[in-house]
Amino acid sequence: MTYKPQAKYLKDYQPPSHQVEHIDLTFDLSPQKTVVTAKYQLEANNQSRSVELDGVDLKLTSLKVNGLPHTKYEVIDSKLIIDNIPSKFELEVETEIAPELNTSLEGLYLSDGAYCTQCEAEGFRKITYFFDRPDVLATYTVTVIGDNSFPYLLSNGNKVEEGKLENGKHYVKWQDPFKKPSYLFALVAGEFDLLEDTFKTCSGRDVKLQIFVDKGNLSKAPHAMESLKKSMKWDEERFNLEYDLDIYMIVAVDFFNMGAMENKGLNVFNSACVLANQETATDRDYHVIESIVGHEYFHNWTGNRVTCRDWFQLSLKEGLTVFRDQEFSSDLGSRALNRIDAVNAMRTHQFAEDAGPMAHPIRPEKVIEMNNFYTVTVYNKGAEVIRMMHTLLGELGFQNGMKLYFERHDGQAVTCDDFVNSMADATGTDLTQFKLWYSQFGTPKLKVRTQYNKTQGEYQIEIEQVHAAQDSVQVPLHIPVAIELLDNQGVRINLEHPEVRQGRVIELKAATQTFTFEGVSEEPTLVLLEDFSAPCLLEYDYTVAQLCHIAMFASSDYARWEALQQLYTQQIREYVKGQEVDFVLSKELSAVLLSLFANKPKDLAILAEYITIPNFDTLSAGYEQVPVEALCNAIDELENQIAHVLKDVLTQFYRGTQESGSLSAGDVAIRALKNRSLYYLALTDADVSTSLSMQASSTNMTNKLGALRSAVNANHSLQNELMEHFDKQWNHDLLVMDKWFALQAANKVDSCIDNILSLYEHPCFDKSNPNRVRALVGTFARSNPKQFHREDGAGYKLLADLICELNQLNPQNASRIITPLLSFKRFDEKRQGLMKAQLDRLSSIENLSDDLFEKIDKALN
Ligand code: 7MF
Ligand code: ZN
Repeated sequence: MTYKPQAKYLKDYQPPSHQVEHIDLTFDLSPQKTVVTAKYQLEANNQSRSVELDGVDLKLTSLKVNGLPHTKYEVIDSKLIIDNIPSKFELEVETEIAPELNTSLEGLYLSDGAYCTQCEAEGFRKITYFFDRPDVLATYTVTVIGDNSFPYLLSNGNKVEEGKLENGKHYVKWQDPFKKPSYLFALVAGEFDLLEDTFKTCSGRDVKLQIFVDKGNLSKAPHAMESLKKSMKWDEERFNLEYDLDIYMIVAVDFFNMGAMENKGLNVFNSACVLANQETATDRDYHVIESIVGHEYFHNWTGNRVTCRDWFQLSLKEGLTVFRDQEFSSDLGSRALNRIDAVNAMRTHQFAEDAGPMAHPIRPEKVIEMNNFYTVTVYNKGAEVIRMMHTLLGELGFQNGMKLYFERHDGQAVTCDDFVNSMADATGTDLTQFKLWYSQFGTPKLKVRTQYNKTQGEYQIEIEQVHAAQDSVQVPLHIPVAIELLDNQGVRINLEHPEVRQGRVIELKAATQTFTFEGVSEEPTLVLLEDFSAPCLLEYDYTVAQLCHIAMFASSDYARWEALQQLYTQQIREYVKGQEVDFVLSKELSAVLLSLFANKPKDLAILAEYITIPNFDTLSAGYEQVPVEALCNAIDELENQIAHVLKDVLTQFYRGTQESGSLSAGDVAIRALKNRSLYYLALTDADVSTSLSMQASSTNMTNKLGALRSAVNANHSLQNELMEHFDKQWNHDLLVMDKWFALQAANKVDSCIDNILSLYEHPCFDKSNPNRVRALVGTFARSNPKQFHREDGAGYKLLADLICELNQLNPQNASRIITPLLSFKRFDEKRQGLMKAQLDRLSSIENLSDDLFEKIDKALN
């Protein structure tokens, strides 16, 4: 690599040189030549007679200072430097851009003929010259001029003017009264179908709600609308936060790099995160759409009204908003299921990130390409850090902290420290040590030892926190550990102890700490890290009997699930250790599973989770070097054993339980457990052909896909027939076909890679669409360890080949799918060599993007 992009450091933060109160933008839209005029007053914060503005790939056609042409300027790389300027002046810059040629899907681009924008994090600089940094807040007036064939010309805020122009054009003028950073700017122009509704806020104002979708998709918009209204109501009730504009717009587009974007008053969504009806969307899709609509809506206060000082503070808005969307989902649905979801995401993706070369604190200190830091660490671990504060302060304390945060910082661009200070000051809590969670990376490990003294009735818990030896100084963190003690009957023992908060939480502050409980008349069973109260790994020598006891008697569904996960993990580890020995599911675990089925929990979806074993990535965390084949075999073997043990009860449940196809929680749960059952039954010698065929012809996508997934994952002889039929039935709907691509990619059979290569030619596949790429190649690399890690290296090559193609086309997308290649150090020598060879090859391609450079460089050096 000859050219080395430069990293930016948090410690080098400098406040902006100028202030901008207001910016006036005009867009004259055209695919090859869109003319952007930006007019704004700059006021210097210092004595400087020059200014530096951000701009990338712009053609500068005119520059005026106080209305007069100005020639004292230079364009150097991504900066426009203007000299000889007064301390306060009006700048007018005219630039030209070509949305049609923009395949990066950042800045202003075309999605199937419609104009749209994506500016977070640093995309506004691809639109015009400006201070493209989140601490420059301005009000915006935007005039959009477009052809009459684009009936909707949208931007942030309120529509203030519109009219006809010559040459078959028209214009609309928008005004956003709230100050915002450039990353929240949005523009959309196109022809759409529109779903409208209104929401009456708690103070009695009517807010107009609009969802814009591609022509013909109107019937898929109502679920997003319901989700939006629920979000608005929930934020008023739980957080006392009311919406502030008179209009809220959502636009769904097919070409989008991520899930969605919270632009003020004008959210842009990946169509996959909006569109749903029962024939095309699964129950899971319905759930995800609701939570993403919520997430973007909640940003209006946590992100937009109070924003980030700089991008190192990303978790300020993202960790907090993920916490809020998790709470929203939990208040509206099942708290336990949502917690299981969040914990699975942490263990599957975040722990892996923390153990790989891209490990970083939730507040990174060094960044080359900001787009690389929209990570599970910043988002999900960030949300866990917020959740720990919630655990420590309680709901009331936390809400008092939120109130103070908004009182102090509404309209400002602030830091993570500002947030924690509000929490500390509002509750009189010392959170100094807690703040270390923002700067320390790696997954802490809690080593636990217990001791019971029968004569004195004393139970001792000793916890040591161990931090991976990494570059930064590793110091003890402030960790809330929720616990529960169960007696031999399975009854919860009341915890009376001066250091126990809310009856269940002990606080670790030292490297090693001991907690002694008195008056304990028999040796209790210890439930540790209840509800995943801190994002840690746990090391405690549980016996099978203890875990079974917890799985049967713990007071929360979460703790029972967790105990089962640990039981499965133990079994897998034993199997990996002694593969030659015949593997049988322990009698105790079999008995627990049967008993859980006999006394089904109220929520059958929980039961489906109880019988789902940890995935490959989660299990990998337990190994210094991942034993690929042994782990894949052990997973298969454990599933076979569970299927064998539960065969009769699953058959009975599958045959004897009906649902009406509704979206009620009850029906959703039945579908979840029936699908799990069908998969396990397909693994046994039971004849499931009729069930598979019947379910595959269902008009409900959850059922249909459940049948296909069972057939494919269990390698059932019906799979090809069912998959072909699905293709014929659905190849007119690309979002549905993504599910089909993902199933093909996760297929463990040896023909998988050849199959993927031939699917590149499928009429529905398109390398320039991130949804297609993620469905097919992303799924393969993330969720098909057996084929991805093939010993002939074909899996690594498949991924690297595609990344080569995407490097120029869409750097963000290329950078997002490379992740599984980076952790080569976790594998055996042979695989390491093969993975590294692909990374070496990638590192030498011409015009390597900053995005890929940063990741490959970190992995190799
Ligand atoms: C729920 O955070 C959770 C996370 C940035 C883009 C959406 O609102 C966002 C945007 C990325 C990764 C995940 C999410 C988002 C982005 C997301 C969406 C819904 N500010 Br990149
Ligand atoms: Zn977000």
